[in-house]
Amino acid sequence: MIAAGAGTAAGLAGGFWWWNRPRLEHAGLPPVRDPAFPNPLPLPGSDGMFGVLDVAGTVAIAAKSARHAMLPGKPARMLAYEVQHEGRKLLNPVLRVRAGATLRANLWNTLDEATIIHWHGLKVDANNDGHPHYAIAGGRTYDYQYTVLNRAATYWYHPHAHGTTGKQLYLGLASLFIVEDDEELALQRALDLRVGVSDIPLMIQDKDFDVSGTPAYAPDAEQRASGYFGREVLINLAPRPYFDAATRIYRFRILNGSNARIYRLAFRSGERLLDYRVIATDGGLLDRPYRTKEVFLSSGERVEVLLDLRAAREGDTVWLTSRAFDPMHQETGPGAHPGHGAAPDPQPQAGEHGMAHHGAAPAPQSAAQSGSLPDGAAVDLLRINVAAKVRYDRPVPATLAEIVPLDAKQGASRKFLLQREQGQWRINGLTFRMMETPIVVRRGATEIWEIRNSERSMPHPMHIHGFQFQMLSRSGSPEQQRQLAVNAQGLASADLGWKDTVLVWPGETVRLALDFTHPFNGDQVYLFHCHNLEHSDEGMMINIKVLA
Ligand SMILES: [Cu+2]
Repeated sequence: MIAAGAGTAAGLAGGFWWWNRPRLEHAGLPPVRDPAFPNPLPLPGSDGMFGVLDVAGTVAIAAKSARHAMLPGKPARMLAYEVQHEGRKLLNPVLRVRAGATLRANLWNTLDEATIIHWHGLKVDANNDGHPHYAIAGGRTYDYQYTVLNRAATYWYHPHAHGTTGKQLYLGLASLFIVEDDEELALQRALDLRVGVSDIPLMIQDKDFDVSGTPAYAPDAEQRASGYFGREVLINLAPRPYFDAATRIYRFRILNGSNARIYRLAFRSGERLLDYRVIATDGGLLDRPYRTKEVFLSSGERVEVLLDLRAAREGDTVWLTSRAFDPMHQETGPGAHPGHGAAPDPQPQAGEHGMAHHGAAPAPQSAAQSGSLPDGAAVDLLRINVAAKVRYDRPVPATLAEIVPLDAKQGASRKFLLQREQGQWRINGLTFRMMETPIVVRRGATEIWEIRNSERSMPHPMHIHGFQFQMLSRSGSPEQQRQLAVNAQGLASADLGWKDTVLVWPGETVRLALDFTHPFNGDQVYLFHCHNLEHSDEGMMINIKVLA
């Protein structure tokens, strides 16, 4: 196993399977490219797409139409956030900020429709949150100014105008917002982690394209109900990417930036699933690394993992893959759509079927989506070529951060039911009303939220603005989730630490502890919504007012 191993012993004993595999090539020759994964993974550099911008002060961001080749050789129109900074032009910059810094961001909307930026995961006041109420028309600007109160983590930013969030994000508007603090910098030093080199952001999105290479977003009524699924899965806007790695430990900061698709993330070598370590979730580092072979990651969620390639050999290949799972589209009753479940894992027959590497999928969900990659289908995401042997003898820290459990026992308990009624996804029977605030919370209150997803439903990734929460338990979970539990409360490693988005499966109940303490004066209005963006655009979203 290629586990994030405990030093040399694990490397030798656990690495046994590596030695018995035939060498793919001789050391020193260039790596063999899998023709089905021919595109270099775009890595954050100093400019261009996903360039890293260290923000200390003011940043001017234009939401605009840009030209970029997502499909190789097919430059086409997309939407992007553009920043011009000291002679550099960055598109969808990875913004990197020190905890405690004060940020001024000026958004200029050059689109021909309204937009606004939501800073996903950040503890900011309502004026700075990017609630759709603050969306600005084309030609207008919006000034943000806030202090970064969050701890270090991989947050992100994306549009949030009501009714068009799914479309604008799908057309390209999204990137990461990395917060660093002393704890985080200590980890970077301990493991020699550098963003874009050994600390690799992976924004996973599925898209469809028209013949010109332009992302095509045109959900019909059924796709608005289920979510919009594309047939190509891209990482950092590149389809079928590869990454040349060395024999060392890598950190992957994985964001599910897809509109609706859930991934069951695993690393595999051949058919063998590899151990890796979960070190952080939405709101930053966990108390310690957790060893696992897979995690579920739903729209909006982040997970950070360590992959230990020390026992690998030059020429070896490791795949980041999404394993088949039951997508549980049970809107018409439990067990509906039996054709969806348990698709076979992808066979690593590289190059044999070209585009059809997605072809191991089960039957399409519907006539409307035929030809697409069905929800829950197995799909390879990233080919990792072990291309260089290096010396690397840094141990994985046994502890990462202190997570103080929220004491919510005295707090009020609030129940939420997710279900489809009268042709719409609803939260406690409600759909979005811009000016109504059905949930009212007192600032400083600690509450327990119990979110139950009905049986006749589908998975909903539920996101709250303005606050991070701690998960207390999962119950009624499907087996594919239950088997990942690391504690008696049914929580998986990806449920630990601080979170802002939680996947709730049909029939499942999750309990969260929330602390509504914040330093902002006056009433503040935030959102609680499904991060399946077709669901939220259709109104699966309610306001929360936090009273001063
Ligand atoms: Cu939903």
